[in-house]
Amino acid sequence: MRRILLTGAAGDIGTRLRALLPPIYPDLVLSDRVAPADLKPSETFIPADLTNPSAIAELCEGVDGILHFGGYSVEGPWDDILQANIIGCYNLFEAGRKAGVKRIVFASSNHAVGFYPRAKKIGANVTARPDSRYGVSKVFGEALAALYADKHGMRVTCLRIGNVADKPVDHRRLSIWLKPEDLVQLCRIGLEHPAIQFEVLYGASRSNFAWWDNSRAHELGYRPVGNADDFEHEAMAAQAKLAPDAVGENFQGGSFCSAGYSRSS
Ligand code: 15L
Repeated sequence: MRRILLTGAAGDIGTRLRALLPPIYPDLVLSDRVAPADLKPSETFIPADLTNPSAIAELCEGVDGILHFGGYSVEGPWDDILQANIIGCYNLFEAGRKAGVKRIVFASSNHAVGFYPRAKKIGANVTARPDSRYGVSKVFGEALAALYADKHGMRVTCLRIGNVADKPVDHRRLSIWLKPEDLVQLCRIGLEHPAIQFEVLYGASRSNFAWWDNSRAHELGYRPVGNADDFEHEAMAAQAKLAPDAVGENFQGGSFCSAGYSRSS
């Protein structure tokens, strides 16, 4: 992999990847709608809006692999999700295909399966149970990824990312925390591993609280260095200060499940 495109470079995860990727992929092209305020002279940035097919087509020219972290990253109004995560994701895959991009790593999310109970351990092959419009858009992205892999031979990895942060910040995040360096490992597997055709992997570091079976990632060489258990006391102390959430506490997606919940039985 020579030239790598990172979309969503100005976002929270994008900002972390901007710091970690250059030693591994020196020919890194960053993109987002607006440039990060702290862009360095050594960084290559091309502004592009995912909803603009011709801008995305130009962006993909000469690119070998894409880390697609662009789009709306939380629950939001339907039209924003539709534009950025559905139409935008389609534009990205289609532009990538036309430009001959070999590999895409798609930032999916735990919210594609957020309505699984916390009591259930799930693998990557479960039926989608999205917990929000945002989660539905991630299910769409995973389906699109499968189509472009199966029909067009692109090599695509969907990462159902938990929560990327310096440390797990509450009880739920103890189960799904992803250390940024571990995310980099997963991106490298997606961009480089010879066995990849289409994969769905979970983006989580080590944890005794884990509710995902991520054995496929381990088979592909994933060796997380982050361990959520190291932060158990801190995270539980932070949890004790949060308001109770009777619905969210049952489900993996937490507050994404309880927001707008109107089911009575
Ligand atoms: C996500 O998918 C979001 O992008 C992030 O902001 C967090 O909300 C995370 O999930 C989470 O579930 O903690």
